[in-house]
Amino acid sequence: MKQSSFLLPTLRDVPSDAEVISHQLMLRSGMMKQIASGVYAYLPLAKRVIQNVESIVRDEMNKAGAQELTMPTLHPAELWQESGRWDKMGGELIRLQDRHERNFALGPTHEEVITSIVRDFVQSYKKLPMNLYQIQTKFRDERRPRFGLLRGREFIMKDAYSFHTDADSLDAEYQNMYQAYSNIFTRVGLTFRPVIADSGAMGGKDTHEFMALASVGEDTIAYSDGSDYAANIEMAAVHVSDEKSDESQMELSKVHTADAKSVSQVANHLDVEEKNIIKSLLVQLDDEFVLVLVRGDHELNEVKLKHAFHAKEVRLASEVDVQDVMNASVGQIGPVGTKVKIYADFAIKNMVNSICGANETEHHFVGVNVERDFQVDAYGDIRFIQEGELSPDGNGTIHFAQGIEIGQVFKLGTFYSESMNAQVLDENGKAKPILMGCYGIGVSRVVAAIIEQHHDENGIVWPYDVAPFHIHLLAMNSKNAEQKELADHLYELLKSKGYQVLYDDRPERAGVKFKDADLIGIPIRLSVGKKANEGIVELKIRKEGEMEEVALQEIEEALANKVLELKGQA
Ligand code: 9G3
Repeated sequence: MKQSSFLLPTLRDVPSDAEVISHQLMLRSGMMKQIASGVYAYLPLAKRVIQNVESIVRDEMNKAGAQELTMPTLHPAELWQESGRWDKMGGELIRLQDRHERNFALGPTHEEVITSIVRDFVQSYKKLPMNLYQIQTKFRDERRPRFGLLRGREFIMKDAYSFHTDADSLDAEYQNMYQAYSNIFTRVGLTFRPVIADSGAMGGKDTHEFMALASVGEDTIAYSDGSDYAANIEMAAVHVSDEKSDESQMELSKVHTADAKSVSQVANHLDVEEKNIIKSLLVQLDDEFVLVLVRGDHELNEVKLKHAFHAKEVRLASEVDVQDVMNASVGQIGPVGTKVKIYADFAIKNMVNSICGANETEHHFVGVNVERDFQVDAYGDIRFIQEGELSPDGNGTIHFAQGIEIGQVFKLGTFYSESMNAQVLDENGKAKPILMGCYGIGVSRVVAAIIEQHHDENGIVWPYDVAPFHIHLLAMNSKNAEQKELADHLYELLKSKGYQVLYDDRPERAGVKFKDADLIGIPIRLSVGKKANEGIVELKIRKEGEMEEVALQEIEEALANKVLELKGQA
């Protein structure tokens, strides 16, 4: 491709509304243009990268035995009403009407559509297991789109759905997809970690998210430095210690604590450590108020609370609810003397002579001992894990990292097949609901994640297998006939050898060409300059290393060696 005719609107300075490096570099390198908030055009340079990522995704999915199809982005509301999600989804689901005023949604995901396809065409267990996938545009009306392609309202996703007659078959496909995802993310050059995740509204139990490690990642990962344990912080289990101090139990007594409300205020007021205070929170679990206890130096993890007590909804009670239910205000509530059901984090069990709210204005209890002064209805692992703790598998200590969620694998169970009546006849001719799995990769998000992990102060540094071109050929002075002739010759030669070449034939100064080449980040740079008359060209690898002078007759071999080096680094 000749740059003089290529749509490549590079920008010199950083657009003000781009906060993260991948967003800045995608705009500056002429890869995309914002059309609306969270809505982008992928310009030719980005399109080439997206195609490379998609072909790696396709290759691994096909090798894993999945079948590609394409489903519509325009979904009739009826399908979403069958699954019950039409009313459940809020503003994130983009809804519209056609000319006959029939209701539609722009597809944010395709469980409903794929289930409607399988239920009509798959009646016998003999056809299963089956894995169907597509690479398709998705629409989700994010309240606050930001960070460019990392959180857009229209994006490209590879979504796959598998169908099974039994749990073993689903487990096998889950592992199959898990491996395919590891292959894909390795081949596109990403550093990633699969983490245990929360299945959220999806129902189902097993879920893993694939996280690309990056400081801008919105998700926090808790991982062990002594094993391959890793979990989304929402789900990271803690290692429950059973050490209990052997100090003798004090008498329970009430003390005046003035307006001290928060754990730190009470700790200061009574000159005690926060870990000696019981933090009491009134929570609504589904339709029941429960008093939840965590140690003062810990934080309640609402996702783990939901899982521990099998609740669908978790909501912190309002101040009014607290007053109504506890007859005391927030900051003075506690477990002693209340009739409200009490759930507690395991760490509460080991506390001796602790402090808690007295359910009385400006008063707290001291010398509080669990089981003597109050009964816990049930214990659970309901707190956030903290850095430096022992890993839940007992190997190594926990560290935090930020991650960009680039993929997720879910075991869906029969939520959609039952609600939408997709069943097969089993070997005894008996109708059974179909077990499903679903597997997503954020293709456009992967492009941004690669830039987050592969850039330097001068611009993008594309890994070879996803790069928009393999070679950036620069004619340093296109007014010089000899240099231009050699550059033109090289351009034709390299293309004939199968390289994808971006040829900078623009009448620009050398400095501009080098700056743009660094910004765009094509892995191999060849420049034809002053030594053209000696048959010498300059070769430079964008990622690192010095510029080398190469004689024309050696250029093919030199390039082949560089490609092997670059591919070896993936
Ligand atoms: C919606 C809207 C947003 C959504 C969903 C539904 C996320 C929704 C979860 C999934 C699960 C998997 C198949 C590919 C892998 C992920 N955001 N999810 O279901 F209506 Cl507006 O999409 N789907």
